[in-house]
Amino acid sequence: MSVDLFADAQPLPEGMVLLPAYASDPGRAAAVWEAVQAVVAAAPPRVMHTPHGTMSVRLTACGAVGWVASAAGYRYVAQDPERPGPWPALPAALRRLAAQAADEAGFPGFEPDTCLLNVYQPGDRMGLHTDKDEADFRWPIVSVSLGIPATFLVAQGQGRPLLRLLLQHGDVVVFGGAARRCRHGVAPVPAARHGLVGARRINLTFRRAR
Ligand code: MD6
Ligand code: FE
Repeated sequence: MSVDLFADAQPLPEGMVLLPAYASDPGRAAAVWEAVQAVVAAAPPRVMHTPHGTMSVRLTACGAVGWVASAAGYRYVAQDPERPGPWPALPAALRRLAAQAADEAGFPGFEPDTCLLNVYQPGDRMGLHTDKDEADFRWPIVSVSLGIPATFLVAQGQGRPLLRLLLQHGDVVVFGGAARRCRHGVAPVPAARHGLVGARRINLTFRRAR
């Protein structure tokens, strides 16, 4: 009897490209993890309150601007309202990773000006949303997942079932083209521990905000 390895394969929306274990490639992994730890130490992730309620994940950012939420709404700002001075600079290893992944997915010339970091503890989730605070939707968003595996949810259109994609440590998703406007979210993160990252999932999203 043969096993159909592709029985569960689901077509991805146009413009969504999965690069499995791209960030945990031996040529990148150490520099990426070092850079993530430096950003988190310089600008500790914190809970944000949106007009719709309090987010369960903790957030921070690096780059020329960072995304912040408040009861008044969302926006990209050059100054972190919770710390003196600018956001930490976007580390070169992260900038390179995002640009190379975008290029590989068919979006050459991507120069992110911000990276948002979402830090999940077991049970934390991200509700379905569309990212629409960026100036030009022709640029993709490049997403890097580290730590505990989690289920990424994508709504491909009205009335169609959600696509569910397990994102594991090092997986990179490029979200461009038509997919850029798809609603997406993250199911509650399971209780687990990752050897390097610990009992956390850290997601990085690189964007061209301005
Ligand atoms: C997360 N990701 O994986 C949340 N947004 O924690 C996102 O919201 C996201 O992965 C835009 C493009 C890719 C993403
Ligand atoms: Fe998003």
